[in-house]
Amino acid sequence: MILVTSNRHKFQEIAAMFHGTGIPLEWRQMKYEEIQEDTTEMISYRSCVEVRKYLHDDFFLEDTGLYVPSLYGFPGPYSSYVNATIGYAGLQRLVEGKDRRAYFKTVISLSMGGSITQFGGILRGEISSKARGTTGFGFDPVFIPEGENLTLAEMEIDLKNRFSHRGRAVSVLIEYLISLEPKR
Ligand code: ITT
Repeated sequence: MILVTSNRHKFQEIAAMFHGTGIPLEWRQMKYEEIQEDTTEMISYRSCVEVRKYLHDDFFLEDTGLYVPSLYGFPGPYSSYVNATIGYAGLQRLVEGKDRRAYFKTVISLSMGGSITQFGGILRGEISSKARGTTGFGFDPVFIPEGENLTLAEMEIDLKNRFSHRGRAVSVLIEYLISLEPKR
């Protein structure tokens, strides 16, 4: 199965989940045109339609957004841009004095045998006032999952995968792929 992403961290997290499933995972490190849409579902879907124009093997990609309800859902579909511009420190300033609750949403789009199937995962938590940790990427240093004390950047990949947005979406994808295999 091919994973299309330009992001090494995403590949590492997803590869850790495929490990031991018997399904080989190949990383196609490729930056594709991300069509701006209002939802993570639509960005993921439209990106998949774009990539399948030139990649005819089965593959999947995913889009992830960080949603802060007290900021009317911002940055949501603009998470890449916000991360690359004001970064997590800018986001921390925006939530100062506001409800800090936030959630990550990952939507995987699988292109297989002529159709596209989506798998989603959500992780609820809050934006911390202090950045902590050095693992992970993006907004990980300022995101504390519900019921936890550590930020995502203070967790090893396997722990993050156990309950993260991406971990949940990937585990449903893996279940689906296994269900397609001929019964032995
Ligand atoms: P692709 O090539 O797969 O599109 P990307 O890095 O552009 O890689 P996204 O558009 O899905 O990925 O991600 C939007 C932003 O959200 C991205 O810049 C990350 O910084 C951030 N992000 C995504 N997943 C995250 C996670 O698990 N933890 C923290 N930040 C994350």
